Amino acid sequence: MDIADLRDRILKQERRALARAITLVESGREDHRQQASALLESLRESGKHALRVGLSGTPGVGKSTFIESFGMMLTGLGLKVAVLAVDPSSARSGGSILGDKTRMERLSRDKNAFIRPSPSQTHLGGVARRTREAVALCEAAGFDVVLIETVGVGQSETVVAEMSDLFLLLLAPAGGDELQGVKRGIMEMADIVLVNKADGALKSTAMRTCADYAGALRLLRKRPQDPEGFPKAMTVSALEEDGLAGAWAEMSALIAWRKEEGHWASRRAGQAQFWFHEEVRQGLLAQLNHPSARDSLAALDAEVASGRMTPSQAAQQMLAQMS
Ligand SMILES: Nc1nc2c(ncn2[C@@H]2O[C@H](COP(=O)(O)OP(=O)(O)OP(=O)(O)O)[C@@H](O)[C@H]2O)c(=O)[nH]1
Ligand SMILES: [Mg+2]
Repeated sequence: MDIADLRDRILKQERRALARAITLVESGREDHRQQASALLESLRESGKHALRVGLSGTPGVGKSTFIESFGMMLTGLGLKVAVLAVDPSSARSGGSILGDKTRMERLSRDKNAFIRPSPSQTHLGGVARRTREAVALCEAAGFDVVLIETVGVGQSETVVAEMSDLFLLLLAPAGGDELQGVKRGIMEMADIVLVNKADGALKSTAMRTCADYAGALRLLRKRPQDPEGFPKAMTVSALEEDGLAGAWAEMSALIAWRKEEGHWASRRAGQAQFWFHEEVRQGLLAQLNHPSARDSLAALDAEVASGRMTPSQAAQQMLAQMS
């Protein structure tokens, strides 16, 4: 593959080149990995920055519907929008791709939008790296906003939050008890909580839920990266396309403030360090899977099981062998 040509075509905003490049970063083949690295390295200096928006919410809350109507609103403003997904569970991804093809029908036909479903199942670390690289490719290809969706299944939210400039949590209207159902850690990641389905018969429940969450957000520890009034809760209706412009105005104001105050840059710097450490960790773990390491482990296992070596002694010997 001609990497220089691919790079030029991405910089010229050719969608097919972008799709091809994402396929390249998704590949597990060693030669592809090297080409992907070379490509990303050559694009690093493109200097373009998209607004990276993480979006999480439990199944059925309306993520796909929201992305479709919010995305259409953004392209209507003349912005180019890319949609990526972090979905580590194999069982779901098949269904969600099918579902999203119908649910994001308008957006997927919009020439200012680019939708890339989650790559098929791998461990979260692999999905994280590939999504991160896909985000970088979308930025180089001139997208203004990159939406990164994940279903609320615990760890994947952290992954998405660590690659986003701002994090949206989508919730459904619900009774007060269900407030407890959202894990505190996830609430703490949210910059804006959007209570969706604020329409029809659900509208008043949605407004009450929103007030509950606004109260809950006020009780959280104040974060330095928040201006007055953030994190905040708002109601929207993805279906009726209501409240979306207001949500976008809040997001824009938040990011403008963070850029002004240096938080945007320091968050990106911190995220780069986070992923650096994460990859080192993954690399070390992968070394444990090499056949020679497995043999050593098995040999030391026997020593530990029989009591001839203590676990710490064996661990030290193993680590010394690996370094
Ligand atoms: N009344 C109402 N229904 C909505 C709204 N947004 C989504 N829905 C409905 O909620 C259901 C689920 O919506 P999706 O957009 O597929 O939800 P999702 O979060 O993408 O679901 P998964 O992909 O399964 O995680 C669909 O029947 C939607 O029509 C809304 O704003 N109002
Ligand atoms: Mg969906």
